[in-house]
Amino acid sequence: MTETVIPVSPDVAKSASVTAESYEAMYAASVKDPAAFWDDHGRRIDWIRPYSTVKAVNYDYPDVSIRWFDDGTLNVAANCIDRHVATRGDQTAIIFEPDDPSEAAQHITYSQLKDEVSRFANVLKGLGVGKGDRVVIYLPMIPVAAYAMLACARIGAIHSVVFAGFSPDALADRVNDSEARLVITADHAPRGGRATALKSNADKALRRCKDSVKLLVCTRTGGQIDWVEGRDFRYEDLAETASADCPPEEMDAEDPLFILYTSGSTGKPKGVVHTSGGYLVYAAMTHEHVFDYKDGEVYWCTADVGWVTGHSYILYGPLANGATTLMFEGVPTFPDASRFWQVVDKHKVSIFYTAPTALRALMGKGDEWVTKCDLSSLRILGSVGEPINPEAWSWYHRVIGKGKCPIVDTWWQTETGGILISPLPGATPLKPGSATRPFFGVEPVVLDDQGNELSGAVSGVLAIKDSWPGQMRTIWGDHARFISTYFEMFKGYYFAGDGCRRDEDGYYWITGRVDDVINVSGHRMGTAEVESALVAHEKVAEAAVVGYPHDIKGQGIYCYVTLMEGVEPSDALKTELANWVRTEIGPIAKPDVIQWAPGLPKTRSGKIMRRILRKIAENDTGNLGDTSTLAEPAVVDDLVANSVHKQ
Ligand code: 6R9
Repeated sequence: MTETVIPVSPDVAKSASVTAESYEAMYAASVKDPAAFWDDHGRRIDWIRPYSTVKAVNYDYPDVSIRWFDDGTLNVAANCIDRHVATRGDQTAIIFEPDDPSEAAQHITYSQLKDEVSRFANVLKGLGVGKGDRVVIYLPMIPVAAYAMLACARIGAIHSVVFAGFSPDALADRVNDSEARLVITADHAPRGGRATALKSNADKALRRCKDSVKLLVCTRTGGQIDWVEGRDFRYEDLAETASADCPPEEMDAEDPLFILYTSGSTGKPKGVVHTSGGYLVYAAMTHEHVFDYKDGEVYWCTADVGWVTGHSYILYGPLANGATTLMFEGVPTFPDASRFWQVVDKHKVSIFYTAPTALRALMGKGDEWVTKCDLSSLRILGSVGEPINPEAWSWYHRVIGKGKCPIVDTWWQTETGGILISPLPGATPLKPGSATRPFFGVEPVVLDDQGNELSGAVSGVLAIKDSWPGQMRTIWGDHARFISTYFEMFKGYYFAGDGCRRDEDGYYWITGRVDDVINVSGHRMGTAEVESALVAHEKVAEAAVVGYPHDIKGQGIYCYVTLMEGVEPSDALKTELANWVRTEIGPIAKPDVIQWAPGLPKTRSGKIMRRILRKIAENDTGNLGDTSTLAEPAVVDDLVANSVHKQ
């Protein structure tokens, strides 16, 4: 089979920040002497006290420690706002496009952003929030979410954004784990023509939290909400008297900027900690080069600020570069499947960054939703969150990009802070489905199961040799788990949890997770989280959850459920359990398939053999592999006979 290779467009290369030649030279320099390379590039941001050391990294298990620009001091918000005000105060920093297209869009300039963020910062101070305190942000995709995050950064508080689609329980867990003293929410969150009752969710969550936790409520819809006197504060009331002047706090490079919870292979979400200096340098540097961002362009990343993509590539990276970044409150299919493309035309978007799951959903609606739009402003397209299948890639390239926009398929993780493997538009020939080559300073390796580095064209486990400035530093409150999760299995490397193939051109093809994490519509979910939600239901005795291929979502959630003695299985009970999980975790975790399992395949030591359950869910039962270690091989026959594929 001949592989498709799309050469670099000469037009793009002409003005690109990095070309094929400069990529090779810069990459070689970046891995030969990382400290010298980042010493130069660290200066792209403003430091209050310049750093004298660049890289202080120890990857030796178990003493792993990662520090960058250690003795430098800075303020992240000042870098994202204040330093641009003199030169581009009247330039739009944030374009806000509301859920309802008939509501006016907003353009917030850098000067206005400075006032809004400073006022918000003073409100936080007034509520007793200070340097190092944790603040949980549970907001819709509105400019206030950006103000709140940047206000925390301005005063040195550590934000932890919780996706507005998460349930009260998920919110409570994150407030408690981070020991936050304040939660910021809004009355309601409009999305796709409906509204989530955010304040009411926060009320439910706070019943499970310490009494001292305060709630700051921003107005989005003005809809009806309950009020707890003494605990709840209305943002607009406090902002009225707050000053729009708030000097930025001087922070150490290694002071935490934020915590962001993400799913791991065990039940409890991990509070991934990112610090200030290295994270900002890396987010800004990748944003500039991966998207070839040019001054004055409108850049749109469709992610939610509740995910790391929203942190690094809606907010911190673009704003550190003085860009115009678009925040979209809605969904791709409301009011119809043309919405994304109408927003592109309306705001003349040059760079568009989205997830394969959205592309697949839109592709299924037909090309007419796209072709009625102009889209000639588009220059660069991006993809993130999961492997992009060649069909979706080609559609994106041909129908959206009219064959002239390079697609940057960016591989990275919450843990990595920024993009690690991706084409650069002016430098890298593209292969549909491949994230291609590493960014500066990133040394990917392919390992076998024993941790040996493999060379040439091979498949194996993806790991990264050495550190880069945007890397996470620890898991909040559990440094031992940080070390055991990422550095124990393959000593001397950062273990990413993904499998990959490297081809003869040194291109990386990510094949998906090698652990018990599944990727549903680009959202990471630990199968263990869904399992513990299921067994928390009184009628469920045991549950095992795996992913299976799903046309739109990439992976769907397939649950094998063993009921308590005497409980009758029924379709009504399946619906009840699916809704139960939805309420426990959030809509994104709602099971796609529930199969009753009189027994689960276990080893004699009692470990569930997920490999077999995965095969059944994938309808690949001709090839179940070795079942000789099963305690009761007969349970497998029952599961195969009753799988969703046999119905
Ligand atoms: C940024 C983000 C990380 C996991 C990662 C991998 C998958 C992300 C990908 C991709 C193939 C890409 N992933 N980008 N797989 N190609 N371009 O998504 O962070 O939510 O932490 O998920 O997503 O499996 O390990 P996060």
